Amino acid sequence: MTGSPLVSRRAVLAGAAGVTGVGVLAACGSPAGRLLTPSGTAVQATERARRHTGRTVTASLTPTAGRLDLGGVVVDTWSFGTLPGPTLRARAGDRLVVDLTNHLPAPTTVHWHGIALRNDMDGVPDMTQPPIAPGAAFRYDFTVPDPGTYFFHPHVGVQLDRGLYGTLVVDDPAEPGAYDHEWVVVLDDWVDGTGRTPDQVLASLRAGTSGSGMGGSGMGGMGGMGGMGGMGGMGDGSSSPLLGGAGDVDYPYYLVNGRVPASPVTLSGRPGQRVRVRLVNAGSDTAFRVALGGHRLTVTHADGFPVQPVAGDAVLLGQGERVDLLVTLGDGAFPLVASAEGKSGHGLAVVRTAGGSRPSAGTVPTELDGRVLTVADLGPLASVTLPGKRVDRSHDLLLGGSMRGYRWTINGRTFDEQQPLEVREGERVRLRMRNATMMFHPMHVHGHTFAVVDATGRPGVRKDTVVVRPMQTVLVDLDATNPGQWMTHCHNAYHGEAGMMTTLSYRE
Ligand SMILES: [Cu+2]
Repeated sequence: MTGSPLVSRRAVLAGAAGVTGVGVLAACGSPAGRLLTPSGTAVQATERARRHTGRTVTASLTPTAGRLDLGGVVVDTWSFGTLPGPTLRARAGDRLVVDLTNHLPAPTTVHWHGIALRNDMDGVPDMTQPPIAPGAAFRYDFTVPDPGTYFFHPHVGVQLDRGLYGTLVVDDPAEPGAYDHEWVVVLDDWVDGTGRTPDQVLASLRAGTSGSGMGGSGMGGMGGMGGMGGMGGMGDGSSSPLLGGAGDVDYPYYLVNGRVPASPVTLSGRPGQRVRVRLVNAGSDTAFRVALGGHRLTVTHADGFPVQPVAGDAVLLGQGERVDLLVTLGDGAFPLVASAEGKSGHGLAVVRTAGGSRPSAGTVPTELDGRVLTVADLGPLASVTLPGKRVDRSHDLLLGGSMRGYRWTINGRTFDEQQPLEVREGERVRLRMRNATMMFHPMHVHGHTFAVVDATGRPGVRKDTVVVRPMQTVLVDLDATNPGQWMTHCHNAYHGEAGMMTTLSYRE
């Protein structure tokens, strides 16, 4: 068996084919037991056992190629019609029915990031569903079990780095909602339609010719490929003390709610009002450090789940992470700045409670250099703390990279040659993620909200995406209560596409 994956990609594909009625069960005869397939009886039983409100929320999504105005910068791109895409809203326990019609010139899917949903609605092409062909339609139909701030995006290639994303808010009927306003604030790094598509960016990363690319400053990030003695950070010498590496792509624009800083959105309120800000990092290669000039921020939720409230000046979000903040508004017009961590550039929105001049596009609030909250500052509320329990099964994930051919790996393997992380339903599972590169990796597990193991060894803050810094080891624990085949991967869209993905694979 040496060198032979427990489940080949082909076997996983055969499992997925069962979804569509072809009906081949994969990996028979494995001593580890059969795969629990994406629409098998275990998945159906788990969906039936979810608590339902009896309410159904319907929506439609039409991913389309077209022209968008980012605030004076006009781009041809792919989007759900607006940027960001629509905000979908349901209550915990509702059934969500979303009809997607693919008007793109390429196959697509939608992944419901962070939702512990039924596996066959998870939107992973060739694993949980067939890709949706151009002109074809697909109905996503699932229960949303947990309240929180989530988002959705394709899980095909680097389509996330186009304009294909939107927010999914799941309300908690039991929550008091002690705030006057709620703002959904989506951050993004933008390149599409500025002379290169994300696919072209990936091709030049693979070819090692990225330095000749974007905006004249080069992407430079090959220095961050680590594991090979790389120095980390961008080629221009910038880097992040908080994250080590910065990213592989030097973007021409950073957006807040689809706008460039020269033409920002305005978020309005009155002095003294309390606002809940739902922050989403929809970027592909960029972590953002976010601050609101003249204000303190209180983090109340991370990746949808409540935390013990903690106040700071700024907050750091990796790709795929979400944070909910409470802010008490001052009197005036203030810059809400999302600084591209370790890169040069930022996104901007304006928070306005009074007249007066707009903060300039280049404004950099001093709060960005104050107390910056990261995952290390967060602890779970008791209501969502994973109970202490013996770990039934541990998996090591060695995060690696190689300069040659832009190859990013888990345990030395790209996704095509993956060795799935086998689990059984009911187990407490520990993932030990060790980063052997000089680049940070926001690691995301589909269909589960794990607990980040804290310094005392206990299950801490609940998250579905956690940043693993260069040379750092992060342990996460999860209860295997959502059967199926679940992607586990780096949420840097380019790293994932270049191989840094595997599968949390339930077996009988
Ligand atoms: Cu990565």
